[in-house]
Amino acid sequence: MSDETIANLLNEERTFPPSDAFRAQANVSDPDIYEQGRDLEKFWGDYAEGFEWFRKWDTVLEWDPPFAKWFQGGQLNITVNCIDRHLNGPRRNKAAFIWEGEPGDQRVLTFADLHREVCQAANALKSLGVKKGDRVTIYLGMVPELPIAMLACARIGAAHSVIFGGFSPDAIAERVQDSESNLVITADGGWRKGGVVPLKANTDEALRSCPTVKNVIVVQRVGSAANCKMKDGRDHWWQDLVRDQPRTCPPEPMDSEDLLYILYTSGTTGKPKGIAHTTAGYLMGTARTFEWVFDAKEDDVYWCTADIGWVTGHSYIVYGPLANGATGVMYEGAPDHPRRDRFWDIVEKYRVSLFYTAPTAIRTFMRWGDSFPNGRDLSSLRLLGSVGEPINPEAWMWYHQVIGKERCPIVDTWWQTETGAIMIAPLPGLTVAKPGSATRPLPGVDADVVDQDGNSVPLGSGGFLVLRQPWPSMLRTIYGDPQRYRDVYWSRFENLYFAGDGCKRDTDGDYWLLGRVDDVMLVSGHNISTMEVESALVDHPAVAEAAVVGKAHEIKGQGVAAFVTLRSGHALSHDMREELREHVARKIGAIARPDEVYFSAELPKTRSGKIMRRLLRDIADGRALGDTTTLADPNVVKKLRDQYESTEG
Ligand code: 6R9
Repeated sequence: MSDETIANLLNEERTFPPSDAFRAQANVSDPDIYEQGRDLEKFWGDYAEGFEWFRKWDTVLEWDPPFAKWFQGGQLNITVNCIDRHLNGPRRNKAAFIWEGEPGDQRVLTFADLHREVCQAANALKSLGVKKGDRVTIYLGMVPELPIAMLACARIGAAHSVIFGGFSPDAIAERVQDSESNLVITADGGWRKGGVVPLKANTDEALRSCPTVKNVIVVQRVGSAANCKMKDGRDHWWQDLVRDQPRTCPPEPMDSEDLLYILYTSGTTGKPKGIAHTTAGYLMGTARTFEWVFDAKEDDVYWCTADIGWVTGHSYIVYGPLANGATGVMYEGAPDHPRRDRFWDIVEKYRVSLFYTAPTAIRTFMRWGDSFPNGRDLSSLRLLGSVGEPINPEAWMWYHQVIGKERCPIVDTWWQTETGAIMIAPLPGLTVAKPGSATRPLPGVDADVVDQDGNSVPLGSGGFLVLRQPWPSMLRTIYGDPQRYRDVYWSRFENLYFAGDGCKRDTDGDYWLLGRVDDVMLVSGHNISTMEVESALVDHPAVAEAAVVGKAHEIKGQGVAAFVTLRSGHALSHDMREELREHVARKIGAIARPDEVYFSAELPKTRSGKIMRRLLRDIADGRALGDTTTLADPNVVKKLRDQYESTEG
């Protein structure tokens, strides 16, 4: 990356130290913790002592790069640590989940309720022949049966493979086949924006090409609205199967390194990667980061708005919070159903104190306007989190002012499906936050930024983000394909984990994530991160969201194409286009001035809310569109392409 580019990226000078009041009560306030994190074995061995084990480990870490074994020789069950452990004290009747359905129905599950329901579901799985070592696919919406099903699998030693409820039959089939699941748990349907997602019908279609599946368990969620057909001998209603099962189920003793789950994440090419997580290390990683990064206390009400179909939901709706005995809110539906203040309504109603969401959601709320959050009482909030994409400074400031009322620390958390737990983030009682920076690697995380040849770059420069040491919650392999695991993550640089993200470090040593490394443009020989131009665009008051891609350009090699959505109340016009081009030139420099600006009502996003720049590149270069199966709304791309073709010539 050119020095000029880096200099531009470093011009964010606002800093936000923790308030004295927050610092005084924080879970972590001694900076020595970073030093302690250097001795990995002591750091994690001491922490693991606080959990329940059937048998203690012999070694904390065995590292045979790129294969790590944590807590080898130990035996435990993750559900004992997430549930049973809390039953002999005041947490017994504390809410584990406060669930709200999209239509407005509610359920509260205490830890004692959760224990009973998980045990009954585990016994139901056993009654259908599921045993330790099997894989179970779960394809559900955000209903309580989703975490219950995951925990029921873990109770008996089966690995779960959760598929996001928005995926298509083809995507389900591919994942069921790869994991060789013999049982699928789904629902008749799920509620979304007042309509029904046909979960069972999608499952039926997928299973035509999945001979390994012998049984399907179907949660009744939408009733007659789904008009769901059951297949004799294969399909069982959850409610009928579970109701009369015994209310206890002995936890299966699992080796530390036994497979806990597989979660598929899309590769840029080829079939999705089945990221494999194991038991003990994953528990330690998610539990500790939850306590530290979110500063979770016994009486907090925590809400992570992610879907459990993504890793954020696995680690920070299910395992991390439960391991800490926390109360978590779970919401089934859309943020604008029935109105655009649904999230703030939920915060007000349950007095949510810790709130964790994604930049794409924050930018959407910005576009909708301040009146929605301002119409609700948000005074219960005390900490805000962000995950999933780089958060541009403008969105950070809006989150800080309009949602946090300048009172709540913001934790911008960088991590991946592969890392299992948060890796780079502020410790909210210690770290001086900067809008747009995920700040520092957490204690025990050995991150670095390196150049093409794997050499560490000096502070103030950019390069590739890598991890130098193993960590407990790291992926162990790609399911069924250890060679691909080596190739994707460990062969770009010798003995370094290659995260695939660009990153710069400022002179204070703070990390600024720049997006995936393929999101970099080469304009007249200058490396310009798409993220940087997007930030400049979103900084303009009329812009709600922007996606920027490089486009083949005769003279410059690559030119800059910007796709922009405007905030409510702003009209698109030729003047606006010129104004935005000049705005970027002013913020970054003439080199980054977009050659083309396209206005669009929406941007193409994956179902987890990440902008798919790859498709925009295809549009900008007039190529055939690549794989669109992970798009949330394929029509968005079609509209963009039509518009592009009609304006280009
Ligand atoms: C947790 C999750 C991983 C990719 C990752 C990076 C991007 C996530 C980020 C962030 C900048 C953050 N990413 N958090 N970029 N700042 N705070 O999202 O996992 O779905 O596997 O995505 O998301 O590019 O490499 P996953």
